[in-house]
Amino acid sequence: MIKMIRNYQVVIFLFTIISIAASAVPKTEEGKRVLDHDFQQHLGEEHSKQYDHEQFLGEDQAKTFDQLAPEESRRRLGIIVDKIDTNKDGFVDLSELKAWIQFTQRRYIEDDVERQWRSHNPDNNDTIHWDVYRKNVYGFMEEMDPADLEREDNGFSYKAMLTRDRRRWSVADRDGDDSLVREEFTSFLHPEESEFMRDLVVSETVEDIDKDNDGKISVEEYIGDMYRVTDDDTEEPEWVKHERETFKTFRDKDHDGFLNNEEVKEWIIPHDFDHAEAESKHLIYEADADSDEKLTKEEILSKYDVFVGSQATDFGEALVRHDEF
Ligand SMILES: [Ca+2]
Ligand SMILES: [Ca+2]
Ligand SMILES: [Ca+2]
Ligand SMILES: [Ca+2]
Repeated sequence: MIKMIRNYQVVIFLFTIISIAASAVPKTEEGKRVLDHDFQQHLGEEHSKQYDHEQFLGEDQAKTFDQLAPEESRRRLGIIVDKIDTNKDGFVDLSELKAWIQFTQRRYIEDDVERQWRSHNPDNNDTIHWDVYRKNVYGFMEEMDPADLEREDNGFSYKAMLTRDRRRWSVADRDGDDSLVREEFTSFLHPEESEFMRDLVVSETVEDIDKDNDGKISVEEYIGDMYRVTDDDTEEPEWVKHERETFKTFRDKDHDGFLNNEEVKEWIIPHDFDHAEAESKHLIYEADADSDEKLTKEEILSKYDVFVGSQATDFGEALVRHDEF
């Protein structure tokens, strides 16, 4: 069975750490990397579906919909469609869908920052100091056996997470007082949203994928980041072969067989790529039964599982997740 490793790595990791340290771990970009940037290449079915739901609903809402019965998912989707159709002409067009996706993504980030800001700063002070954050998130480490701190689980260790957060905190801390105001804290939690955090995002990505620590990404490391061979795989699936070609042809611009930081940057943060627009086009393409490049409510509802999850659509994935634990 194919396993979309990276997705579950994060799930497992967050599961582990959340169970110990409240719900305050900053989200790393694993799991999103491939989804964010390669969904248009139609990787695995489950993969892009989950991604589509998160783009369309925002991560929190996507989880909520996953729990709903199909009829209830469709009903709520109908209400959303009326909201998206801002000019009320009965069609959802590209610009309306794009505006909606931008709205849900912004809302998700704002909600996430609000939640974490409150959790680390219940008195609502102007700033959070690193020591406070570290104690909240990593305080449990003081009680742990040093060997356990360094033990890697799927490539992660608590110690490495702490080191990474420390560095990220310092970069987000624009005025260098080791405390973050809310805006700095937003950059810390969602570095992909801030221009000045992007080189750090690239470095973190390279470090994640670069298993032999030579500072660059080989094709095997690149593939290993999205696909893990298991015993009952007889042959590599088509999308993996396709990814190998993509590595050679597009990602490795100077054709030296490796991705350096610049090449990784162009991969994960392509400068001329508009996510919301690409995702909107993709969703329209998936549901546009009469090919007039806009969607009626009927078209959207008849493809509801493209836009939102439900117990039915996510049942298979839940099983996969379950056996990972
Ligand atoms: Ca409209
Ligand atoms: Ca500061
Ligand atoms: Ca390497
Ligand atoms: Ca290269």
